[in-house]
Amino acid sequence: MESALQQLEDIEQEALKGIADAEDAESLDRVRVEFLGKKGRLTRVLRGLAAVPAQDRPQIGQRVNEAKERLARAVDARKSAIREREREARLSGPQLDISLPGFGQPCGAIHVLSRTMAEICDILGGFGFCIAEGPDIEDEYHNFEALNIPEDHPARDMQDTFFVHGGRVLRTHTSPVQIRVMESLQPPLQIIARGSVYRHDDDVTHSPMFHQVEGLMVDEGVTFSHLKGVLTAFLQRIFERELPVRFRPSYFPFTEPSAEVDIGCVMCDGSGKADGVCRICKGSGWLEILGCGMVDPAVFAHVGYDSEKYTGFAFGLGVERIAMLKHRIGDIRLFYGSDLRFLKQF
Ligand code: FA5
Repeated sequence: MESALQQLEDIEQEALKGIADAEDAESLDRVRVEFLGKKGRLTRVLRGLAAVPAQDRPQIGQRVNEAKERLARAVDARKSAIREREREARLSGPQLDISLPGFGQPCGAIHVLSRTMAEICDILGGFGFCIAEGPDIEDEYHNFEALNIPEDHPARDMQDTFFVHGGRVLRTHTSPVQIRVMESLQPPLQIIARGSVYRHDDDVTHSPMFHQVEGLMVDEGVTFSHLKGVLTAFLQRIFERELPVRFRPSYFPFTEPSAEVDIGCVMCDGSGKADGVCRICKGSGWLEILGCGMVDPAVFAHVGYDSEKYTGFAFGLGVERIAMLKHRIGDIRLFYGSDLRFLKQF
């Protein structure tokens, strides 16, 4: 009995020393397995109880269990101490230098077309025009018929249309939004419609998809003078100078009378000359910038407005054309090419 207890005492002392000497988690675990594991030395003493006289077994068993508990507590305490020491070492080791400059993210910018569109809408918004919306895929009624362009009308050839199945088209202009607005609202009204339009057209100044802004004002007593005043003020604001503006008689099926508006050439200041003949206005001194007119009574008839009581004006402009003139851009395709050398200039 005495020798068994002594043996236990020796094992416990040896284990406590191993635990105290363990420098890291791995060596501590090796000590734990050696003494407390399933095949560890204390467990072996328990298994060997069969050879101990029966009256001594309870006392030795109890001592083994007490020793196991003390050793388990010592292992836990040593484990915490090792962790704490490692944490201290980490904290007092080389510091992270948070003053080092980071990796910069290149900064994007708003596309020149979006910016031009926003500027146009801001100016017209300042004149009291509210924004209206219409679909890009339009029915032929709204894109043509209600705008006084019947099926056999030669005006349908003026715009090379992309047809979609089921009597629908990719809208060729923003004018169908005029019809949609007048179908749902009564005068007085003053709206602009902006967005993409589509035509079978492709060269340095024409694109199959481009952007328009449409304006419409309807009320009692609206005259061509109002139209002239609004557009002249608009053009001078968007080009940021006192440009000469002229209204040239033209034809649109949905306006009567109709006009095209020209501005003095932004390149040669209306002289027609810039290193020889100005290549932007081709020597004329003028640049065509938008179409406009007084709403045709036939259009009012389609939406049920009384054309004896109401009059209105409408206009439609190309956003790309304005951006090209404002920033002297020679090829419309640059807008859609994603060439950073071009885009970075804005
Ligand atoms: C129209 O589209 C008429 N709906 C405008 C209008 C509205 C007139 C209301 C009267 C009353 P036009 O086809 O001319 O008109 O086009 C208007 C502008 O769009 C042109 O002045 C031009 O700047 C631009 N444009 C026309 N086709 C293209 C194209 N393929 N690519 C880029 N811009 C274009």
